[in-house]
Amino acid sequence: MNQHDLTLVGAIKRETGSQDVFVARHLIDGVWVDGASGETFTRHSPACGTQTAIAAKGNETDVEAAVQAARLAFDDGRWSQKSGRERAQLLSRVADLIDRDRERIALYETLESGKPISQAKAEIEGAADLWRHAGALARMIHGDAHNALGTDMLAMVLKEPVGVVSMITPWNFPFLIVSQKLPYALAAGCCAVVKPSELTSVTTVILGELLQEAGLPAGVVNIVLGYGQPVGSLMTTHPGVDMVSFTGSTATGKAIVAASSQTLKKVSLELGGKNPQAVFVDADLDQAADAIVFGIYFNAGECCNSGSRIIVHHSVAETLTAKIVALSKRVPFGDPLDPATKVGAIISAEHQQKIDSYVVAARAAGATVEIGGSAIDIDGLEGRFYGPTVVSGVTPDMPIAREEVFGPVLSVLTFDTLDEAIEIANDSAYGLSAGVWSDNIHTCLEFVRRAEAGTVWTNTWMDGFAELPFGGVKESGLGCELGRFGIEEYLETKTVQMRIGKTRQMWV
Ligand code: TXE
Repeated sequence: MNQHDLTLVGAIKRETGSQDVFVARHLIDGVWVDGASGETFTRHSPACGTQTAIAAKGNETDVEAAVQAARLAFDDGRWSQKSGRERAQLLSRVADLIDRDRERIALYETLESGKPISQAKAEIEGAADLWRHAGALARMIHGDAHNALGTDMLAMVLKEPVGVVSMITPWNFPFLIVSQKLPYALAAGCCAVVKPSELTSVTTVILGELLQEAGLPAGVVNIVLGYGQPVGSLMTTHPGVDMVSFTGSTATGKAIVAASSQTLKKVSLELGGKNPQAVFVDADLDQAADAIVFGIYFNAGECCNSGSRIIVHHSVAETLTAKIVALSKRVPFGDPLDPATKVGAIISAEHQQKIDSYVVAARAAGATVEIGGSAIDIDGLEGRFYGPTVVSGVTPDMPIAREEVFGPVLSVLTFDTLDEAIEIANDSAYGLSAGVWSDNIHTCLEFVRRAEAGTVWTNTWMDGFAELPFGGVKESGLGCELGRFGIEEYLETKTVQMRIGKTRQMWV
């Protein structure tokens, strides 16, 4: 064991007492249980290879039990019939507990995902904010009243919880993404079955512990650990489930739509992106370069909002690329447990290979690798790291410009006219986010209005607020999360028409 391993094991021991690794079980009907099969799977830190968790491996029996528990909890009203005020109080208690346990949650988030510890702490803080925001929304649920339909008619539109929601989450922001879904569903009065990614089970399990401590009734939230097959898949077909909320790859999102169509479930999808930023000649190039570097290296590029494509006016392309390359050299890549680190490890060996294959193909197709373009070694760590990479001379037809690389790899394309910039930006199957850099408000607004994206940033990148909805168009998803629309996803609409008085006959 090297020094890093010892530090890591020491950190885990401090957190878990005598255990070296986190033992994660399913949460079904308020009880922590081993899987029905008794099988388990393990997770090793992507930064140094040390084992961090052992988890119950879910199967059909576990999913069945979890869905039945959620179904019963929903149908008997133990949560759905609580007032908005009571729901809000519980969500706020959960937020306080997340704040209390921030260090511990962040440590496991870092150990399993490879993201920097300082970033993990900020994400856990942001997640607590989402629980509070959802709590506030729980008290705002209301419908509509119609008083102008005639003197003998009064009508109401009620908003009611959708029911049982399957939530399937990915590995890139495990705690933050479950916090973009679960508190909003709970605020609406729904019950849930949650499956975290098989690569990052632990912090969702910790969340389950906090929900229990906060006093959430048994069965309202159930957690099943395991893989897409069979656990995730069964969660999308089970007749006891009313809705699926998924964040992950577009390919899996499409499979979920197909699978859930047999029982016509409501589906909410937050999928991939190939997010462009157009940089015009009048942009502040220093500011743009700084934000572009943040946008591409944040979370090692393993981010749906990664700013992986820049489209820059040809006259400033060379200058901007030089600024980005210079900044890339200064970004602290390395040990995720070092508080100074800004970019950590790559999630898995297969993923590292996928990232590299895009760079290799771009180089072969004539693009220029300005910096990086290969795996890097970090002193004392056996894990997987990929160097900050900038590829120029990219053309819109190359896979590196069209597909989600999901790594610290920036593609630089060029344009001559505003129309061309917008055409290149929109020439994508994805439509998650986009950005424009210009000092001219008219240029910015024209780009904003013509960009095919769920979010458009002007002269900034990847700001985010609980108050603002987040979702994609085209193959980036269906529906949206956060903001006041975040809770709407988990509400159904019921129309009530009330005949007043007995003065008129209905038909004959
Ligand atoms: O995603 P998957 P993977 C993109 C990114 C990445 C690629 C593959 O480009 O390189 O997806 O990542 C569960 N039914 N994003 O393979 O498979 C799975 O267990 C139901 C973008 O990790 O989509 C996990 O819990 N569930 C993204 C979750 O789906 C299934 C974040 C996500 O895994 C399933 C992550 C099935 N048939 C990857 N198959 C973003 N939008 O931020 C798998 N799962």
